[in-house]
Parts: sequence; structure tokens; C-alpha cells
Amino acid sequence: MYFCRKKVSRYILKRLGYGLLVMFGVITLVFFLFTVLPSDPARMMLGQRTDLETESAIRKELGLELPIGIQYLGYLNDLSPISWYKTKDTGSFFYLNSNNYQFVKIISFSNSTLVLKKPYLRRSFQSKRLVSEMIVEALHKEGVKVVFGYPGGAIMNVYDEIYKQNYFRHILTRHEQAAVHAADGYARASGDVGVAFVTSGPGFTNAVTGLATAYMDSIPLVLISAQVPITMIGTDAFQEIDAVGISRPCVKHNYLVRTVDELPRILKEAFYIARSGRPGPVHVDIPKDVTAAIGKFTYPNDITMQTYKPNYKGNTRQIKKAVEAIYEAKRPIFYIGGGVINSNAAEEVRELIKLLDIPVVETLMARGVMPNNNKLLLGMVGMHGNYASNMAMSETDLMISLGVRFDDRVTGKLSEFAKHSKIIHVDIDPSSIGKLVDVAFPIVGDIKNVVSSMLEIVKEKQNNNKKHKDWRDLLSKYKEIHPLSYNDSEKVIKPQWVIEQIGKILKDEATITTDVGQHQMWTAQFYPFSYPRQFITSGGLGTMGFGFPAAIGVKCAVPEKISINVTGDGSILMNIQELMTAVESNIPVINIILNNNFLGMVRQWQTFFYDKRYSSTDLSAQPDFVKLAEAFGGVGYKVTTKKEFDKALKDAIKSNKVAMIEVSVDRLENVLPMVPTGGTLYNMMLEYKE
Ligand SMILES: Cc1ncc(C[n+]2csc(CCOP(=O)(O)OP(=O)(O)O)c2C)c(N)n1
Ligand SMILES: [Mg+2]
Repeated sequence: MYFCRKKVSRYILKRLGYGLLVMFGVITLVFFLFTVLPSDPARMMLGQRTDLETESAIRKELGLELPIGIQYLGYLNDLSPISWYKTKDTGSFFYLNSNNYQFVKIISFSNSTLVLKKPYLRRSFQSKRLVSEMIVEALHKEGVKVVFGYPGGAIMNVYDEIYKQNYFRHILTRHEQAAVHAADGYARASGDVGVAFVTSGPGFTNAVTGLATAYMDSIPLVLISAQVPITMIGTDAFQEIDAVGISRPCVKHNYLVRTVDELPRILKEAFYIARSGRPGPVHVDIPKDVTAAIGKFTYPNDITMQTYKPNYKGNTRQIKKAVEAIYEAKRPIFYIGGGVINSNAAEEVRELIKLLDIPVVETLMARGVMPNNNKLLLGMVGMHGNYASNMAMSETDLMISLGVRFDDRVTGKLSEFAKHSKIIHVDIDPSSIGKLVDVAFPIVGDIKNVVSSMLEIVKEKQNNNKKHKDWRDLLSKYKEIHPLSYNDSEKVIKPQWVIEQIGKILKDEATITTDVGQHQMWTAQFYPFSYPRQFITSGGLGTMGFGFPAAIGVKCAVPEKISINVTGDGSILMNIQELMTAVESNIPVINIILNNNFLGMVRQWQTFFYDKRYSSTDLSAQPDFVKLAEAFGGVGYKVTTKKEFDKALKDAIKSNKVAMIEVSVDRLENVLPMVPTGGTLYNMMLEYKE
């Protein structure tokens, strides 16, 4: 019995001992978890989360086996208090916030404030991330190098992330319209998608003209605007406006982001839609609470949209038929437009034109596709087109139309347009084919692909040379009898002379943007463009105020070229505040103002069609443009005689600063030839007599 009791008590003691041991172990573990680990920054970084995968990723990346030693309390840009840590091993600093950590370079300490260089490395490890951070990263993944924008209340979360990143450059314009035009200029010059950011309400409404401008000229652009929080939409909240409702008619597509989950897909689609098919602007409106939400971020690599599948190839049978028609034609003409530039097809188009030896006319948007000295180039077509171009369009029997849209400024009176001609129309956008004219050979496809296919067929066939000799001779005669010309003068500076002079000095060293008006037409007529994307202008919408901000975007895209904006005394004042953007961001654009003291183009119409009643077009009241440039920190030159011009231009280039060259030109010069609105292409006004 005694033995039995002893055995039992030993047994109990043993069990108790094990129990105690286990209890002790548990207490130690809990103590470790709650005291030792939290002082380990890698764990603190995770806050309350215990995502072990994330933790080990952070440790691995930091090379941290041991907790980090020194902690500082400081301020990020004197605003938000933040904890700083120094790694023991590498000695680099990083700070923690709720969503990520960043390595930073410390320049100095003052009063417990860390003065920092911008973060030079940033990594996020949490699988869940702040939406604003996702936006920044999505842009990076899309290859965005520069964005233009203007902040405000609703978009602050996004701007906070823009501040932290170093993937792309953000250029602060001084007006939202200018931000979109700058992104547009960037896109036109680079061929990439332009990106702009604006805030809700007035920020967005200011951007609308930019969207419409890009839409009319088929320019790839993504505009990200912020919206009031979802819960406040429809309450007439402060700075609330129905942005997608407003943008709908002037964008290729738009989105209102409602949940975090749909954001990656929407951003991917936005870039895809903007740059694919017929390019155009896409607007993404993101409510403020969505920008502040946290979610999972997996940016898609590919995209499949069931209902949007541009056809790039072009129908082989149609292409063959079209080529046959070209060989049968007696008076064929190439009519080429902005679509050729959008599809980067200039090289192929030049080759096809050369092989077929067929004359070519360019729309305003296609200037530069053909080098100016090319013998087959007749020049610009349409309202202010050359005599030979417009006559060629009127007398042709086959119009080979590539990337054009039969704009009324080209066709004149539609019922009289191309009456003797069959039409081949190649365009990526099926809805543009047959919209205004009957098309005998419609080909839906990318011009680069379709023209390449045409080239293959043409190369197999015999040379077409000499076939159209009579036709070419006739057009040469037209060119000879009514060349593009003007009456130069020694008393006043003729605006056309200024354009020719810029061309002589800079040739293909410059990209040229313009505003809208007479100066725009003279630039299109008289500058010797030699490559695509050299001439950048607002064609479809005809937006005064486009030129200067667009030139800023152009300079960002092609910094190696001199960026010239040819503008008018009316247009330049529409976005004059961009002097500050260009000065601050060190973007040396040269504005050449053809100052006629008039809203010249409107004045010209008043002269021709309104009996010279110059209603509200006299711009005698003017600022001092030189002082204006200087006030912003740029350089200014006033040119009143021909001989001053070259020096002013050369000095402006040498200064490498933002410049304004004001040239006083003949006040009453007109743009000719002119097809009056509603007139026929072959009835051009060739001169104006009082
Ligand atoms: C935003 C905007 N408002 C009005 C017009 C109408 N418009 C077309 S040309 C023009 C005159 C432009 O004057 P200026 O910039 O001095 O150029 P100029 O014709 O004298 O060379 C106007 C008012 C426009 N195209 N865009
Ligand atoms: Mg003017």
C-alpha cells in the first residue's frame, strides 16, 4: 500500500513537473513575443500584423539577422514625426510608416530634425498596399518617365506617394489645362502615352480642353483625376463635379474607380486603350477614399478585352484589290494624315510613294511625314493648302487615303469633293471609314502593317515609273504657276519671312509647336519639316493656348532638340503662366511671338467676309513681352527689323533659358491661298485685293 501511494505521488510529481516545465516555456515564449520581438524594427514594421512571409522578406532584404540598434525620432520634412532606424551592418537609414519603409540618405541633423535627400531606394513588402502607392507603381510599370500635374485636396494621397517615389519626374504646371497639353505634347513628340494628374472639381474642369484637344487629334494620354469620397458623390460636396459625365464626349474611354480591387485592371486598361488602335485620351477618376484605401496589388502583365480588339493586320484581299486599283489609275494621289505618324509608318509610306512614283499631299497633321524637299510632295491640302495640292485632290481618279478623316478643313464642300475619284481608305478605326465620303476600297488596319503588305505586292510587280508622267507633269505645272509665296518687304517684317528664317537657321535641329491662328498656318506652309513628330499643333480642336505647354512636354520628350513654339500675341496669353513652370523646371522653350496686334485669323475673316468690321479682334492693348519674360526669370527679345532676328534667336538658344522673342510683323498680312468655308477645293482665293 505504502509502495503504491509513493508510486502515485511520484507519478503526480513527475506530471506536475512536466506541466510546470511546459507552463514556464509558454510564459517565456509569450514574454519573448510581446517584449523582445516588438523592439525588433523588422517586426515593428509589421505593426499588429503577423504576416510571417512578409517579415522574412523584409529581413532578407535588409540583411538583418539581429534587431537594429539605434533609433532616432525625427521629422519628415518638418511635418510628420517619424521613427528612424539605423542598420547596424550597413549603416544605412530607413524610416517606418504604416505601409512601407524607405531607405533614405541623411544630409544633416538639426534640432532633432532629419534633413533628407529624397529617398533613393524604396521597397514595399506588404502584399497589401495603399492605393496611391499602387498608382505610382502602375505608372512605373507602364514605363512612364515624366508626368505633369497640379495637386489639390482630393488628390493629396496620390501626391504624397509621388513625393516619395523616384520612378518618374513630376512637373508642376501652373494650370491644369497646361498639364494636359504638356502631357499631350510629350505624347506627340515621343509616341508614348502622356500622363497628367489633376484634383477634383475645378482641377478637372480646367483639364477638359486638354482632353478634347488630344481626343480630336487621336493622341494617347491618361488623365488621372481625383474625386470626392464615394460616400459623398452626389451630395454637391465641396469640389465635386461629375467628371466622367463631363469627359465622356471628349475621351476615348473613361472610368470611375469604385473599389480597390478593380484599380489594377482599370489602370492597365487605361494605358492599353490609350495607346492601342486609334490612340486617344483615357480618363480615370478616383475618389479620395479609394486613394487612401489599402488593398492587394497585382498589376496585370497582359490584357484581354472581349469587346475591344483593334484589327491591326488589314484584309489581304482588300489590300490586293487596292493595289490593283492603284496600278489601273491614271491620276492617283496619296492623301496622308496624322494616322501615319500615330502608327509610326512614315518610313514605309515614304518607300511606297517612292516605288509607285505617285504625288502626295499632306494634311496639317501629317506635316513632316515627307521631307520638305521631296519632289513628289505637293504640300499641304485644304483650306490653306497649296494650289497644286488642292487641284490634285480635285482632279485625281484615285485617292490613296492613309490615316486621314476627311475633315471639313480638307474637303471643303463635301458634295463637290473628289467627284471624279475612287477612294482607298486605310484606317485603324472602322468608324472613321465611310463616315463622310463613299469609299471604294475600305481597309481596316494599322497603316504600318497595311502599307508593308502593299510594299510586298508592289515590289513583286514591275516598276510603275513613267506610267503617270502626264499627271505628274500637270501637277508640276500647277506648282509652277501658283507656288506658295508672299510679297516680301524691307519696310515691315512679313510673318512668312520669320518662319522661313527659323527654318534656315534651325532646319531639323528644332521641334516646332504652334498655337492657333495665322501663325500656325504660316508655320505649316513655310517651315521645311523633314521628319515626323517635328511639327506639333492642335489640328482638330484648334486650341489657342496649346503651343507653350505642349512645347514644354515636347522638350521633356526630346531634350536634344531645340523646342520652338511659334505663337501669336493672342494665343500666348492663354497659357502665359507656364513661363513659371518652364523656369522652375528648367525647360528652355523658345516662344517666338508673331505679333500682329490682332487676333489675326479672325481679323482676316472679318476683312474678307464681314466688310472689315473688326469686332473685338484688335489687340493693341498689350503687355511688354520682354519684361514679362524677365519677370518670370526668363529672357526676352524684341525684334522690329529683319536684321535683329537672327541674333535674337541665336542669343535665346545660347542662353539656354526660357525665352520670348517678340517679332513685330505686318499687321494686315493674310494667309493665302484660302478656300472659304463651304467653298470647293478648286475655287481657291489666291490673292486678296482691297
Ligand atoms: C481657345 C480658343 N478661343 C478662340 C479661338 C478662335 N480663334 C482662332 S484663331 C484666333 C486668333 C488667334 O490670334 P493670335 O494668337 O494672335 O494668332 P494670329 O492669328 O494673329 O497669328 C482665334 C481667336 C480658338 N481657336 N481657340
Ligand atoms: Mg495675332
